[in-house]
Amino acid sequence: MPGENKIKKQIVSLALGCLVFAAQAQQAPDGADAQARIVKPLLRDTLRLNVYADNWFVLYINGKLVAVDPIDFLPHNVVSVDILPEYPMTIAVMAKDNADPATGLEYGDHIGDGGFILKFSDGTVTDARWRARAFFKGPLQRDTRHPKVLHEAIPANWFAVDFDDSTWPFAQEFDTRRVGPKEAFYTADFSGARFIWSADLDLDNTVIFRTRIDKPGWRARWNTRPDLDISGAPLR
Ligand SMILES: [Ca+2]
Ligand SMILES: [Ca+2]
Repeated sequence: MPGENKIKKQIVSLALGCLVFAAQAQQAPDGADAQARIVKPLLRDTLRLNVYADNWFVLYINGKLVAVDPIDFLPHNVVSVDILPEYPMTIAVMAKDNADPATGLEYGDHIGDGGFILKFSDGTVTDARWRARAFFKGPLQRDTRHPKVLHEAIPANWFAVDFDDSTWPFAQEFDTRRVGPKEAFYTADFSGARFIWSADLDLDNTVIFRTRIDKPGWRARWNTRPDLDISGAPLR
């Protein structure tokens, strides 16, 4: 009977539908291996990081080297990278102005200025809550005719999570007009972030910034951990 065939077809179709549904239900969620219950981090777990430095920077997160400005001098560029966040997140940055180590000057007899700004897509931004300490100053007293400089030893573990920066001063915020960022700055999202440096935007030429971002109650969606150890790289 035609009607009976139609009902049989519907039953078969329904049964197939149930099988597909059951199979889908047994499939692991995104990035997970159903058997081992391994949940791997995915691209959607990452944050976008935008950085602009006048003139150069190197950035560590939780003791690991994450980004190096590939252009040490000019043109001024924005570095955008994806990072996988883990909180609490200790961010440590070394920034350098374009300054001759022997005189603190650029282009022979000029005093150049620095400036550093970053924004993470989780809302983390540079501001006066960061610590900032200068390790290379000059020319002292702005004396460009007889330039003298001050270099202090940079602690070997300045980027480590457990480095004690509690006695460092807080960063100074500088108006964007004062820093005068070039075209590249305006191509990326830095909304809410402030340009920072140590006290003297002109004479402080090598500055280290540090901060710690806490997210109480945060738990990673993934449960895999790296087997490799890149902390301290590239020095070990
Ligand atoms: Ca300078
Ligand atoms: Ca500069």
